[in-house]
Amino acid sequence: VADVVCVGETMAVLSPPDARPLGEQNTLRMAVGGAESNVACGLAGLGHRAAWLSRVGDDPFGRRIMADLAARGVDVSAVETDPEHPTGVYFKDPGPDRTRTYYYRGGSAATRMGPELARDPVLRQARMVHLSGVAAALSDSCARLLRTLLSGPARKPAVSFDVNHRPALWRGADAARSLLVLARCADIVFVGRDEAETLWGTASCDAVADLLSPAPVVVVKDAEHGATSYANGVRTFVPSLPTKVVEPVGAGDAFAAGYLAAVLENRDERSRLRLGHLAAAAALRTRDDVPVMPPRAETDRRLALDDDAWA
Ligand code: KDG
Repeated sequence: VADVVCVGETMAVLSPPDARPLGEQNTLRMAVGGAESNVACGLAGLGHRAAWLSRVGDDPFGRRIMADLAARGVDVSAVETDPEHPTGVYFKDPGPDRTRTYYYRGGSAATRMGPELARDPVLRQARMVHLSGVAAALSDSCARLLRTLLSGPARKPAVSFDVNHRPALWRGADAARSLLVLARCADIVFVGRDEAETLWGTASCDAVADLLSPAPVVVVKDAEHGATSYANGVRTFVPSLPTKVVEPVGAGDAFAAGYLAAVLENRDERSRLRLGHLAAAAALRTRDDVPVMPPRAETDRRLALDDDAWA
């Protein structure tokens, strides 16, 4: 039985082994990445029972994803293999300022997920479902699945939703409206301050919380400054940890994993945000989408520090 079931697409990730641009490379590294399964890996790495619910193609990429996630302790037993549609792939092109991503995922096995997946038995006993706005952009059937999980009769007691706006996937579609409707249905929403500003024109963290206020808990992340949670009317701010950034991809997912782990552990808001930051810092220090989580003895020691000693 999983505590948290993460639902969404995972891809094979191909990236340069050094700082030269993608187009100049002869050999690429293969790894695995997907916003929701990254959260599942983070939760498993922090000692929680996490499952990933999705579809993969009957191909080497799908098998690699299954093997990697299982090796990280994620339950993949509910994942469907599609004999007709491939596993999605994406390429990373690390630049001096930011990493560009090139998706090859149109028509993938995961785009065929639909509302029927909401009946999967793995969801029945879970304490929480984690979703993200990435999946909402993949296909109409995926968008229907998210709506069903967030507001249909099969809705679980708690749904966590990371807005995860990926402009490349929304071309021509109304991301702002769709993501707002979904986020307002969730129990816990994660969103970046700048992401919210781009989507909805919100001028501050407080404005984001107001906009999403039907959701009982809103966590607004403001990059290197810190994260603010608005939990049932109480505002809590915890500054980020100073960290040397190797590559930011996956940091938001790690943050969500840390926060949700602390929710499962019934910790207070300050500790939830702190565990989010500790996990995110691990992701910022690695090129992979999924970091190795810091040991629990270390995280628990940091959670107990006084505010002055924290960052
Ligand atoms: O948050 C990191 C993810 O964006 C990455 O692992 C790949 O799921 C992914 C996506 O759709 O970009």
